[in-house]
Amino acid sequence: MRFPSSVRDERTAAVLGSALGITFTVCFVTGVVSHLVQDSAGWFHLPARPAGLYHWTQGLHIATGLASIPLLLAKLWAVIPKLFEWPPFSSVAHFVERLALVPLVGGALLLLFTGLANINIWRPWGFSFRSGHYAAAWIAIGGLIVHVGAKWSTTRRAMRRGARIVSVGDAPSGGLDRRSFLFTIFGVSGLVTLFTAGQTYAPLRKLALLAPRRPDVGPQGFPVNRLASSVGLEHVDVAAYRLLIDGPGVARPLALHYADLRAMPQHSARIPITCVEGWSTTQTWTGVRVRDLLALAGARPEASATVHALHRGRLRSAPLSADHAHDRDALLALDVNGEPLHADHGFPLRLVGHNRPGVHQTKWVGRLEVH
Ligand SMILES: Nc1nc2c(c(=O)[nH]1)N[C@H]1C(S)=C(S)[C@@H](COP(=O)(O)O)O[C@H]1N2
Ligand SMILES: [Mo]
Repeated sequence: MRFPSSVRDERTAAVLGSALGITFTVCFVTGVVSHLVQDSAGWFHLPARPAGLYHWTQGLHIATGLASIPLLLAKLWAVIPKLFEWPPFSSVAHFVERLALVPLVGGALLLLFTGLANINIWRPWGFSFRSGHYAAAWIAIGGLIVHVGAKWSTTRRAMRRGARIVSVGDAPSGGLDRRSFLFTIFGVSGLVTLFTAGQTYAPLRKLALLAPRRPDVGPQGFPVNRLASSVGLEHVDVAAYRLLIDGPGVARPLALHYADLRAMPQHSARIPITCVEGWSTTQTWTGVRVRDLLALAGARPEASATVHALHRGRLRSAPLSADHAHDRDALLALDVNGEPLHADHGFPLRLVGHNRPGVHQTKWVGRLEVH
C-alpha cells in the first residue's frame, strides 16, 4: 500500500503524540474524578470546598476530550502506513508494542465517539454510558502507558532541534509541509475547544457556536434537560406539598409546608449546576440552609442524608454527605434569581450545593432521609 505525504514523519507523530499524551491524561484524571463522585457508595469524596472544583474538573474533561478528537485523527493519519507494516513485528518487544495499539486506538476511538455522542444526548448503544465510557478509559490508558514506554526515546529524538527527520511510509511527495499541517491541526483543535467552552465557562458563552446547549437559554434564563412534564410534576399542589425530614438520624421527624419553608431564614448563594454531559450554569439560588433544617429536626452534627424527589424512576434520589449537608451554601432552594423556581427547575424545592455533579442537584425534593 502506498501512502505518500510529506507530513508523515517521526516528528509530526512525536508532536501530535505528545499533545495527545497531555490531553488524554488530563481527560482521564478528570473523568475518573467525575465517575467516582457519582458513586455514592464509593471511597472517594469530593469535599464541598473549594467551591467550583467540580465545575473546573468537568469543564476540563470535556474541553480536553473535544480537543483530542482532531489531534487523534491527525495522529492516526500521520502514522497509518505503520499499521500496514510487513512483517508485522520484528521482535517480542515490537510485538507487545503493536499489540498495545489495539486497546489504545480502539479504546480512544470508542471514548471520543461515546463522549461526543453523550454530550449531544444521542446514545445509540445498549450499555450504560457511564460504565462503558469508564471501561474504555481504562483500556485506552493501559494501551497508552505501553505506547508511551515504547515510544519515549523515539519521541525525544524526533523532537530534538536539528534531528534527522525519519519519514513514515513512502518518501515525501510534496503537498502540505509539516509546519502548516501541525498549525492547521492545532488550530482546529483549539477552535473546537474555544467554540464549546462557553457551555461551561460563562465569559465565552457568545462563542459557544458548536456547543449543543447554550448556557443562557431556557426557562428563567438557563437550560433544562429533564422537563417537569416528563415526570408528571408540571403542577405540584403547593397546599398539599410537604417536605418530610425523617429517618434514623433525626430526633424529631418534620413535615414542613411550603409556607413554613418560606418563613424560615433565607440564604442566597451563587452555585453552578454542572452536568456530566458537559454544560454548566451558575445561578443565584435562595432558600433554606440544609443545616438549619437538620438542626430543626434534631439531627446529629455528623448526619448525612439521602435526598428524594417527588417522582419515581431515574435520578429520584441522591446522596448528601455530612460535609455537603453542613456546608453553609447547601440549600433547599425555593427561588432562583429572585423568582420562585420554574416547574422545570424543580418547583417547589430543589437541592443545590457546591461540588456536586448535576445528577445530584435534585429537583422537586419531597423528602430528606437523614442517616
Ligand atoms: N429529581 C430530579 N432531579 C434532577 C434530575 C432528574 O432527572 N430528577 N436531573 C439532574 C441532572 S442530570 C442535572 S444535570 C441537573 C440539571 O438538569 P436539568 O437541566 O434537567 O435541570 O438536575 C439534576 N436534578
Ligand atoms: Mo446531568
